[in-house]
Amino acid sequence: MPLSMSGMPLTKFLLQEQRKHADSSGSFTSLFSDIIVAAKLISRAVNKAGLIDILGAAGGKNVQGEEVQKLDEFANTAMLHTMELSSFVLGMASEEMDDIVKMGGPHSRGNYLILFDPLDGSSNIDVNISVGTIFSILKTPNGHDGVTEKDFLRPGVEQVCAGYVLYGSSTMFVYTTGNGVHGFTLDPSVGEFLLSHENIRMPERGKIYSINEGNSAYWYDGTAKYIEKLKSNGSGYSARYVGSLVADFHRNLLKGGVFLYPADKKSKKGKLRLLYEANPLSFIVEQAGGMSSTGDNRVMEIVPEELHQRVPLIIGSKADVQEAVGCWRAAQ
Ligand code: AHM
Ligand code: MG
Repeated sequence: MPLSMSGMPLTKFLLQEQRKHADSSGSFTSLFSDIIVAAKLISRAVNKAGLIDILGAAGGKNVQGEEVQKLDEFANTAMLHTMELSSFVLGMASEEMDDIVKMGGPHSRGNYLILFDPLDGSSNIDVNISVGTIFSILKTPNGHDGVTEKDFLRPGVEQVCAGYVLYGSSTMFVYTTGNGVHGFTLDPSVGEFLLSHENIRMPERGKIYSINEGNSAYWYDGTAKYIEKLKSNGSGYSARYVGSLVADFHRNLLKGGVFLYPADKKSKKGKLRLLYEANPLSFIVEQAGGMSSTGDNRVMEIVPEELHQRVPLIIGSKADVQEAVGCWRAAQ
């Protein structure tokens, strides 16, 4: 085994991980390979996004005469179709769909549920700013005996895997199965995600805060006091806010810092979705040594009540999140 596995293809890395579990049936690795296919399809479409209007100028049809889809619809369909072709998923839930999709017929071999936000930050597509796909994987509690919505309403601590794909200046795939966080960069010339960030550890404290300050009129005191503290003389913090959660999160994961979409007087529950955004990123951040909280509770311990539940989110470097949570609680 080489000391550094840098450059190893993601598929090979997964097989190597699978071998560590003698009882593994390989169904998780196969499911994961299907997610990689969807990621590549979406990445290709995102890279062509600026050309879609040009290619599809004739009445919303492209040169093949097909209807041109909006990119978030395309991403959702790409995830759905790829998972339907996979025999390892028994149900799906998407931020883009009201209800769960049940799957699995007589040939189904897996017992996984997948939850995803197919294209997060999609308001940024039109202006060529990074967007991402976020996913979370659970195991079905009842095996093949009929999946229901209730099976998806499980706390984040039960996730067996979480990850995201960032469509940025390059496309990156970052994931955890509870054994650290690993990042892979798509090499377009060979069409493979190659290991570029092995065992990512988040700095204990950063110098970046990410929050939509346009909402400050609605902030509760705890948020206002925390941000004021960060902006006070000599603190050295910089504000960085892309408005695409995956991009903001990924930057802070590598450089250290804190992202906040807190509860405020307008959106009492925050904006972000527990099952598609907050839980998967919380699993990743904790695995990288960071922290995630609503201000009141650890995000991954919340028992979801509904599929599209929103949740306040304070996520990032441990010392930063602890400080933000301290300000939040002191103001209650
Ligand atoms: P979306 O899932 O509809 O794209 O919304 C989620 C996005 C996140 O990517 C981002 O962090 C947030 O919304 C930005 O919201 P705002 O524009 O209110 O700051
Ligand atoms: Mg989203």
